[in-house]
Parts: sequence; C-alpha cells; structure tokens
Amino acid sequence: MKCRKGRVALKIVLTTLNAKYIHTSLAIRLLKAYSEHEFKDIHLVEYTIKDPVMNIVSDLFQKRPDVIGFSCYIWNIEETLKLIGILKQVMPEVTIVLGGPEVSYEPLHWMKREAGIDFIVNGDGEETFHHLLQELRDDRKFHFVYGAAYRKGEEIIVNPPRPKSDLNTLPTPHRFPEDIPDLSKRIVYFETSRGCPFNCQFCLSSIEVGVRYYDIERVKSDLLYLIENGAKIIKFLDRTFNINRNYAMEMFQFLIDNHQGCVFQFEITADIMRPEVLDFLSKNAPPGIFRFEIGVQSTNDETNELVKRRQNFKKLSRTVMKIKESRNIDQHLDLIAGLPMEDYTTFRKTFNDVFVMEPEELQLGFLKMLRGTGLRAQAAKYEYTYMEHAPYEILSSHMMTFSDIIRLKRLEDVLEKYWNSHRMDHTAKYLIRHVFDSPFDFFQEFGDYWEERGWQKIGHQLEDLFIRLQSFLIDRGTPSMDIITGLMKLDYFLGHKYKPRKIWWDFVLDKSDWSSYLKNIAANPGQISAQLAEAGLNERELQKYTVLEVLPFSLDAVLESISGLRADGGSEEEEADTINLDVSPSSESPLQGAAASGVEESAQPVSSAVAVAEPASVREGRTLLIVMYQQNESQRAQYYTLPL
Ligand code: B12
Ligand code: SF4
Repeated sequence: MKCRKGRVALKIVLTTLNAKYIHTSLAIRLLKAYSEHEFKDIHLVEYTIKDPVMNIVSDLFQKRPDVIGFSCYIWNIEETLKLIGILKQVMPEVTIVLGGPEVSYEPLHWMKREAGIDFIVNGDGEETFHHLLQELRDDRKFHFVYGAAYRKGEEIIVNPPRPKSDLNTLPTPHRFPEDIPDLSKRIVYFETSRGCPFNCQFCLSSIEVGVRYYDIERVKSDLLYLIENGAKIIKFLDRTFNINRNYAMEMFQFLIDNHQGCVFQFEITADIMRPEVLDFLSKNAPPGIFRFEIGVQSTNDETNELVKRRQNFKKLSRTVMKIKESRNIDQHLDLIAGLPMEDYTTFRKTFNDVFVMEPEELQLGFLKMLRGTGLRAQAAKYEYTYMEHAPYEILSSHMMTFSDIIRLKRLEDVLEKYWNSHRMDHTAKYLIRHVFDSPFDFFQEFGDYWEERGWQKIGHQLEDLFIRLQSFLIDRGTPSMDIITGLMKLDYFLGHKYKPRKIWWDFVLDKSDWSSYLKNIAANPGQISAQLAEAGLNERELQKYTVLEVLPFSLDAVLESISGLRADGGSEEEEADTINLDVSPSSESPLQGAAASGVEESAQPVSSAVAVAEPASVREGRTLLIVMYQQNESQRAQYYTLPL
C-alpha cells in the first residue's frame, strides 16, 4: 500500500513462540516501541511452542503482513524454522526477518539452512531493525544496515556489527494499552541493565562486554505503571541484579515501598552480595515479595576455573544461609551437570554441597552447547558430544558417559516432583537428614527405582506420589517407616486447600474415638492452641473443616529434629573481605580482573550433608494430629498437635 509520499506503508508483524503461555516477549515490545513513531502499522502477536504450526501459519497468513519479524531463542528456533518454510510457500512475497540470541552469532548457518530467511539482525535489535525497515520501504541499500545479514542473489552478506545503543534512547516497551488486560495473568519481563561483567564460558551473556543501565527514575516510573495496572509477577532480566550495590539498594527500597503485592524475581550473584545489603533485606523485605535466582552451577574448583567462572562458594553459601535465616525471600539455586572436569562423583558432591542449604528450589540443568559460546568452540577439547539441533544438550563429555547423564536425569525427575514441588517438605527433610547417606543418594536411588517400575511413562495423581514413595521405602527396608508414614500423612493433608475426599492409607481411628476427640477439642480448644480457641468452632464445624489422625510417635520431637538450618551462615568477621564488585551505572569496563582478585578461598561446603539419626525422644508418646481447612485468608491448611 502506498502512503502519501508515494512510499510503501509496510504492514509489520512482530512475533515469537514463547516457552509457555505465561511467558511474554520483551524483545518484540522493545522493537515496536522503537519503530512505531515512523512505522504505524506494527502488530505484536505471541504464540507458544506448543501451538500447532498450521494454526500459527493460518493466523499469520490472515494478517497479510509485508514483513514478519521472529524473535528466536533456543526453545523456539526449530518450530520457527518449520513455520518459515511453510509461510514462504503460502506467501512467497513476505519478508522474513529473524533476530534474538539464537540466531545472532551464526547468521550464515541459519540463512544457509533455511532459504526462507531474508534477513537476520545480530545483537541489539532496536536500531538495526528500524534501519532495515527504512531500507525495505525506501532504497533497499542493505549494505548500510550495520548489524544485519542479507541475501544478494545467491550470496549471503553479513554486515559489520552496530555500536551498542544507549539504553536511555530506547522508548519504554511497557506501556502498550493492549497489554494491560494480561498484566496480572502473565510474567512481565523487565530490564534495568544489559550485559554481564563475568565471563562464564557456557553462557551467552559473557559475550557482551560491559554493563549498560537504564536511568533509575525511568525504571521506577515504568515499574509503578505496571504495578498500578495489575502486574503480579515481574521478573528482572538483569544478568546480575546486584552488581551495582547502590542501584540495587535503591531499587529494593523502591519495590518494598511500592510492591502492592506484586512479586519480583531477580538473578543475583550471591558471593558478591554485601553484608549491609543482606542486613537491609532481612530487616525490610516483606515476606514473599522477592525471589532470588542464584546460579551455582558447580562447586568444583577445577571446573569453575576451566569455564572462567569466578565463584567463591563459601561466600555464596553465607549469603544463601543469611537470606534463608531471614525467612522472607525464597531462593532458587541452579546447577549444571556436565561442565568440564565434572564427573558423576564430583557432581554428587556439587549437589550435596548445595543441597545442604535446603533451598526452596534446586534446578538441575544439563549443559548445553549454546551457539556463540566459548565452550562450544572448545567442545572437541573436552570431548563433548551433543545434540545437533537446539537445545544442543550434551550427550557425553570427557568425564561423563551417556549412562551417567541419563542416571542424573532420573534424579532430576524426582527432585522436581518431590522437592521443588513442595509436596513433601517434611518427609523429604526427614529422609535427607535421618535416613539416606546424602540428599543426592536419596534422589538418585528413588529416581532409579521410579524408572525401573516404568513410572516415567505413566501419569500420576497426588496420592500416587505418596504411594510410590512409600513402596520404594518399604522395598529397600527403610527403618522408622511409622515415622516416615506419619510425616507423609501430614504432608498429604497440608497439600490440600480443602478437606481431602480420599486418603491413600487405611484409616485407623474408629468412629467413636474420632467423635470423642472432636468433642474434647470443641470443649477445650485453648488446650491445643490460642488460635484454635479464637476460631471458636463447634463440634459440627470441626467435623466439616477438620481431619484427625493418631500418629504413633511424638510429632513435635520429629519436627524439631528436621527444623532449623542445616548449614550455618559463617562468621561475621569473615564478611570484611567480601569482594566489592560495584560498578557505576556509566561503567563500560568489564570486571573480570576485579572478580579474580577476591576469589582465593576454595569451594567448601559450610556443613556436612551426611544423615544423622533422629533423637530417641521421638519415640516417646503418640500424637493427635489435627489439620484444619479454610480457616484463614491464605486458605492454607493449618495443623495442631496434641501429645497423647
Ligand atoms: C526469559 C528467559 C527464559 C524463559 C522463556 C521466556 C519466553 N519468552 O518464553 C524461560 C525461563 C522458559 C527460559 C528457559 C531457558 N533458557 Co532462557 N532466558 C531468558 C532470559 C532471562 C530473557 C530473554 C529476554 O527476553 N531478554 C530480553 C530481550 C530484550 O533481550 P534479547 O532477547 O537479547 O532481545 C534483543 C535482541 O536479541 C534482539 N532481538 C530479539 N528478538 C528479535 C526479533 C527480531 C525480529 C529482531 C530484528 C531483533 C530481535 O533485539 C532485542 C532487543 O535489543 C535470557 C537471558 C537474558 N537476560 O536475556 C535467557 C536466555 C535467552 N535463555 C537461555 C537458555 C540457555 C535457556 C534454557 C535452555 C536454560 C536451561 N534450562 O537449560 C531454557 C530453555 C527452555 C526450553 N523450553 O527449552 C540463553 C539463550 C540461549 C539461546 N540461544 O536462545 C539465554 C540468553 C541465557 C544465557 N545468558 O545464556 N529462558
Ligand atoms: S555470571 Fe551468569 S549471566 Fe554472567 S556470564 Fe556468568 S552465567 Fe552468564
């Protein structure tokens, strides 16, 4: 279509396939925000990798665009290529532009692989894409478009890169009115900076040199807008949110003052977290508002050295434990299996070193040979074999066989189901602290058993998870099954919002005992807890909202034996030498030298992950367990214990 000046008015669709519906794409919003003043007809549309390819093709076809820009990542590249192949058959005249980290580093490879790709934009996309659109509309002089790759007849030309943009020249991507209805339903991604000063060889973020920041007042204003318009989860994309102490502190304070119930997730580097920041957070962070993601990857010194990851595990542990002590911030720790010099045994140690801190979530990832990374370039040196197509996961290394890897996958599967899902917190803690040699051994043994039974091929309901754990424990002749089963019952009850309709064990209390317990509770609730007395429930209401169970041991003593922190936070004096990696917002220089200077201590676990026997007092007496439903705002089940 011609516009008034006789130029072509391009209809542009910017799209991507997110990993799941809940995720959103910041990149396409940034691109639209940057170009919309000149290109009025830009549409954003997001799909997921689960959407059938033909549905996406017909949707895009019906929009009749002149240009389609795809945002490409490791999770969507294969689906995106399939789409492009079909789109070019049904609309051969459409111009296809790709951008994003997956295609930025090897444009030649992608353009050779898929003839339907017309252009690839490398690195930051805002300015390059805008320039490309201008050339598509006007003179088609693509050799001027720095940062882009294009076709010239049979040839593929890769232009030189474009200098990095000043982030403060980029218009806000957060204020499209059409995004407002979904703000509360999906994760909002937000960047306050770009770039990482570290140099980890397996990670794409190590490639960009220097850290660039957005002006803090602009950031605050955008955040306030999002919060006021209903955002419920905001995930900060900064590679290391706490790299600049002052910026991070000001942001934490701002979010504490303005959160309105919104949850904020950050990626932090724990070993550089300064004590005053930790003190500030433990005193001031409202419970449940912040969540920290902390990459540990490996605690093996040799491994970290080889991948140029400067990490002081002792200091990292101290930070994690301090945060844990404060009980107001959930922590998600990441590990990578398969790094150089990490074999099955050293990885067991890595896992146990980290698990002793009992993080709320521990994610076990498998090394991926990302295009563009230093490690991929050195794959032969470490004898890596890996998947040819995304996600490029390793199949073996000089230290790990494929059998080791699939064994670890079994462990990861039960780790997700039983630890990260928080379905069996009490039981898992008991098993790890009192029964198995180490956390790794519990998850590995159970994972192997799970696979032997073929359970990975069939689905499961909540009660199946309990029945399967019980059968594993019985089959291996685990002692103290009465205590473990009691804890499993507690966890099962606590996993329900409403009084459960079915239980997975044989009920032992007879009707008359049940009703006499209820009578007593109704008559003397204060004897059990002041809270229960305050609720003032009569017998009928208790019957409706309560479950009872008699446990053949002292539940309080067992809970006491699994409470508290397993690792300690380290001594205060040692904090003095915490390395200071602050950078000023204007800094362009990488910090690799500074990071190196602070990391002389070796990676030592703060405390042992080995199991110890539970105290004898647990065997003294029985317990009446009383679990109540629907009695508070959070709708979480509450429980009380009455020694019998
Ligand atoms: C959010 C996120 C996720 C989300 C997914 C979000 C979604 N939309 O579905 C989740 C949590 C699921 C995820 C998972 C994984 N992720 Co991730 N993730 C990210 C993260 C933190 C943010 C991506 C982002 O939005 N960045 C902000 C935008 C603005 O930056 P950008 O993407 O670079 O975009 C700019 C340019 O690339 C360009 N551009 C981008 N798109 C386009 C399109 C066009 C047309 C043009 C012209 C330009 C252009 O312009 C943009 C603005 O300048 C990045 C790290 C980071 N901070 O960027 C890692 C990152 C993308 N993930 C990575 C990896 C390795 C993974 C995992 C494999 C990790 C794992 N578990 O092992 C998994 C894979 C999941 C799967 N199912 O297979 C790698 C990327 C690898 C790759 N080649 O894509 C990254 C870069 C992390 C890293 N440093 O190595 N991830
Ligand atoms: S610190 Fe994190 S984001 Fe930075 S290079 Fe290392 S792994 Fe990547």
